[in-house]
Amino acid sequence: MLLRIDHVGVACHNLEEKIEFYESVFGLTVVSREVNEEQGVREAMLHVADGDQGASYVQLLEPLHPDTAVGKFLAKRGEGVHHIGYGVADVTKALEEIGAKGVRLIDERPRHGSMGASIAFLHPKDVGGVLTELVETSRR
Ligand code: V0V
Ligand code: CO
Repeated sequence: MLLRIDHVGVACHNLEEKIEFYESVFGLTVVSREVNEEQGVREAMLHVADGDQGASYVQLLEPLHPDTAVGKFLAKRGEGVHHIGYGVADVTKALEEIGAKGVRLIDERPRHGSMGASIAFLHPKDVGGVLTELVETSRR
């Protein structure tokens, strides 16, 4: 069901500072910057590698307000890995199959994600403490 790691989401206080860090230390390149009001984030995707099943990225996340998913995470845990996004072929079908196995779905239906992807989150409490995102993308 999971095709690849699409991205690792990293929560940070200052997006521009973290972009500079990833560029200068790892030589990564920003391929997209977006504000996603629904998710409460300003985010950037930095390309890591291309594989048979598509590309993988680091997603840097800065909260738009303290009272957002990433804002609350930062207040509680500080900067660090926030979620893992796995590539799937069909996010609606994956949600159905995973939900049927008793895993709590944060999103019952897909939402708008970075670079035109359809995304949905699974509850970290049912995934061993890992906030898990499913990503259906047309990008390759
Ligand atoms: C919270 N918890 C986490 C967590 N965030 N555990 C692991 N990883 C995380 N990132 C734990 C937290 O420590 C609490 O456990 C418990 O879950 C409840 O957390 P809370 O602070 O009370 O917060 P809630 O319940 O209001 O919200 C938590 C959830 C929320 C996960 C439900 O953050 C959410 O809906 N996230 C999905 C949306 C999202 O994260 N969007 C931003 C990325 P204890 O302390 O009670 O044990 S947007 C994105 O990735 C995009 C656009 C993209 O990829 O394209
Ligand atoms: Co993400």
